[in-house]
Amino acid sequence: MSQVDQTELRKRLSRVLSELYGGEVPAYNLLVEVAQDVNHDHQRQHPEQAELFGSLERVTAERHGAIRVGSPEELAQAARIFGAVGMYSVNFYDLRDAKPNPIPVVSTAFRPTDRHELAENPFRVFTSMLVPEDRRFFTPELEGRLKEYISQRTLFPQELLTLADSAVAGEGLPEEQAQRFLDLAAASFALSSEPVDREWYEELEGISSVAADIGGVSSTHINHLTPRVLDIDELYRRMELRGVSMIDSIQGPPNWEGPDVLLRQTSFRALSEPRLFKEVDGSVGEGELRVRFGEVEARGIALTRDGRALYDANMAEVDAETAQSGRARAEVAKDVWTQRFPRTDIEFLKSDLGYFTFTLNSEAPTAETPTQLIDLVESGCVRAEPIVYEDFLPRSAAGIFASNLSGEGNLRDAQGEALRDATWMSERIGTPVLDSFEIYAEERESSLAAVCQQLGIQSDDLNPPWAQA
Ligand code: OOG
Ligand code: NI
Repeated sequence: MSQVDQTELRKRLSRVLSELYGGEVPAYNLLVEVAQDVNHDHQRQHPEQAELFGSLERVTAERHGAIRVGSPEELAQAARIFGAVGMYSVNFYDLRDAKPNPIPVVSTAFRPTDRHELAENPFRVFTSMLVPEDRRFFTPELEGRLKEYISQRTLFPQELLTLADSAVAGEGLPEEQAQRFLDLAAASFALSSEPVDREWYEELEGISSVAADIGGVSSTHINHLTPRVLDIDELYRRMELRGVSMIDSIQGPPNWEGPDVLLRQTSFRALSEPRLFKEVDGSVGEGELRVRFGEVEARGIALTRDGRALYDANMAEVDAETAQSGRARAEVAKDVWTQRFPRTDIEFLKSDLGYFTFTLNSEAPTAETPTQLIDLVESGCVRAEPIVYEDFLPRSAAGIFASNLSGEGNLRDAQGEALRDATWMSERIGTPVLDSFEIYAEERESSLAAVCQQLGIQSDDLNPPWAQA
């Protein structure tokens, strides 16, 4: 019988979840349709740069999902399921001190880390875990009841976890088992038809609607599934023309003349969905919950630590200036970007603000071939291509959470944030939580090493900008 490898399993999982979510949230299908139209038009209008950040085929298939779980045990199980399809935990995001709406979760994203795997299918899932121990949100008494509730439920059936482990051990699954794995995975990420205990749900909602969405129901679900678009401003316009009202703004960097950096995202709030509720008197009846939404994103170059620090400083400056001047945020942002960021890719490379990969354009070096990396790139001997940002931004994530919450929630007047970081998380889930700066730097190094080998020189001799003190 034929074997389905992990890459193919990931492609199928992404497709199955897209079908599931489209069936559940019809506005998602419209979003995907508009995104694909925008992408085709963009490619037709800018053929020379449309594939700068990935092939149209990759971008068309590209999705990120979001799920939320309640405990380290549940997170560890999610890690096994995603590990089966070649998705690994990258980055630790703490959303508990997000402003203006703190969210009682810490998060990571599961994604492929290898360039070729990303090109095959870049499916990623932003995965958040509730922190019931955090005293700013929960009393010790409520922590106890939350943990009790969460420990009683089963998000992922044992059979699914066993199949996931076999997929890792065997680098894939036989066809029939692969199908079973996908069916069970889709079922665990579907919206449950189990009645929601109204009193319990509302108690948690009083603290945070994310806490209710995680700890108030007996299962997890795909909270949103996000297509990628090449021109997000155009998509925003077209969605509004189609009568879908989007949130006020596009999160992240502004629309400006320089290179696309990191990640821009926007979303619309999905309609209420009918759900069953169990009332205090034991009766079960219909009600509605509005927890899911549609998000879309555009991606640009991955920034180095220096680039990221500049990005964060820019964002802070935009905040301050917007508050002070009363001007529209998008305009302020455009001005700040224009003043603070260089306008071209080569300047990003020279000042080591972004990550690039390198390839040799001409095979045989001659006596005239320059010996410094920047000269090699400027003379056209070596081609530098921006590495696309494959991760998330905590501030945009918090903004996406907040813009779709039903209430603001209530922070307690209490101290005691439970300490959480990447090390803590990786100990709990039993696999490393990788650092995306290291992943991008490694990719840059290995591409440069290949160029050096072809040129017959040492990479240090090339004097790359990041090696300069
Ligand atoms: C996750 C929100 C974060 C993003 O794109 O930044 C996210 C959630 O709503 O559970 O998906
Ligand atoms: Ni998202």
